[in-house]
Amino acid sequence: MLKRIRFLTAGESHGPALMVILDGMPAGLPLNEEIIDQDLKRRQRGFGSGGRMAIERDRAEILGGVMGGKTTGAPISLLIHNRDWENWRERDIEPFTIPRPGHADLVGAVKYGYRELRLSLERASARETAARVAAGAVAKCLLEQFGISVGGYVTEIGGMEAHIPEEMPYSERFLRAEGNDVRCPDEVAAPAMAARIRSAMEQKETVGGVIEGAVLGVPVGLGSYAHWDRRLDARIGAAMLSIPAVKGVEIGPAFANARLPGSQVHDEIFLEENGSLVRKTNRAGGLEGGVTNGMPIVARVAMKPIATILKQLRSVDLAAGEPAPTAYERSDFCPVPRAVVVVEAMLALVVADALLEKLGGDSLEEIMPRFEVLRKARLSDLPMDNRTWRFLENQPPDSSGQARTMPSPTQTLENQDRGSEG
Ligand code: EPS
Repeated sequence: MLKRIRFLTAGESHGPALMVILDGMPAGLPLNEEIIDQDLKRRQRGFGSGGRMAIERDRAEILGGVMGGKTTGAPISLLIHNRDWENWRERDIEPFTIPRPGHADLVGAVKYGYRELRLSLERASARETAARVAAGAVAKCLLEQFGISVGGYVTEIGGMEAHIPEEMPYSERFLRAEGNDVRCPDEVAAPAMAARIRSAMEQKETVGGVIEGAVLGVPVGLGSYAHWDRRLDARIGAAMLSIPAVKGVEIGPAFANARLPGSQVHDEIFLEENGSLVRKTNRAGGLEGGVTNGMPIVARVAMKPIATILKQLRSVDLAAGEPAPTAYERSDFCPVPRAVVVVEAMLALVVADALLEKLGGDSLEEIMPRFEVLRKARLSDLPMDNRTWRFLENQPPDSSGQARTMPSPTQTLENQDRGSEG
């Protein structure tokens, strides 16, 4: 999925720490812990969290890859301590033998042969996303150097929908979303969403929702239609689905588009006086043929209600070998507002990767000039031959000066036969 960047996270939810090694970032990128901590802090804030967020104060410690305030090109190594570890290190841990439907408890035990379900939980926990947000913050720093920004907001929680006017700029949506504790740019819907979460808590329930992530200022031409695994929408899709509890993703309003005739879906192309080719709509979500078209990349992500529910669900006690209701473990009621920051992080990593794929280079110094000369969607960058041609026209013209005609399949075979004889 990632082509130029690699990153690996490790660490358990209630273990000593989380860590991430991020490789492939160019040298010369200004980076410090404070920048990363801003996003870590944002990830902790949001209505619907459980008690854990009152314990943690996530901070990234840079252990490698940065010297003198700049990246060196070496792997960037980040460590985030779990403050909750202090509460767990000496604890006698009660056996956990009743798997929660919807969590990784049962599948993990079957897959790895665990004799205690907590082993699945510890790594399947969305606590891991703190490490991704730290890596994503580095990717955001890189993108920022090129005027590319990433943001997100909540559009739906537990069936309560936001109404965001299409003409509201994304930058304003991001800003407004940070202004309330459900991260929703619609100030009318925001309290309704908070009330929905509150009622879910009272009813011992959990609720999911929908997040929209957007990348602004993206140049045309990132990704590729030439290979399935280089299509940027595929890479974004995979990245979004890798977020715990995310079960659906669409690029732009893809599902709504599927219900409309084509003429109402595709973003018509207009020529501006200065020669730029522009779109007035963005139903493609910024991607055509798996390639960025210069409009904001928009990914919409569906998050299920999380599986740790106060209300009991039917399950089986694997130790007793008999049906048993689930037991509650402290958790979040609605992590959707916090997950916005995780969506942003994964988007930033994928787009930073596609940018590096396009530009190559080991240092910012090398990469910057290449970015400046990227072809743009404007007439002056797109001279057309505007003449009749044939597939084989690139072969030398024959003696009459005409382009060769396409050989028949038999001619081609004959030529090959002669070639093998000689
Ligand atoms: C999570 C359960 C809760 C969440 C956790 C994800 O943790 P705990 O079991 O310690 O109460 O708070 O998320 C985080 C700790 C975090 O940093 O986002 C789960 O089971 O997925």
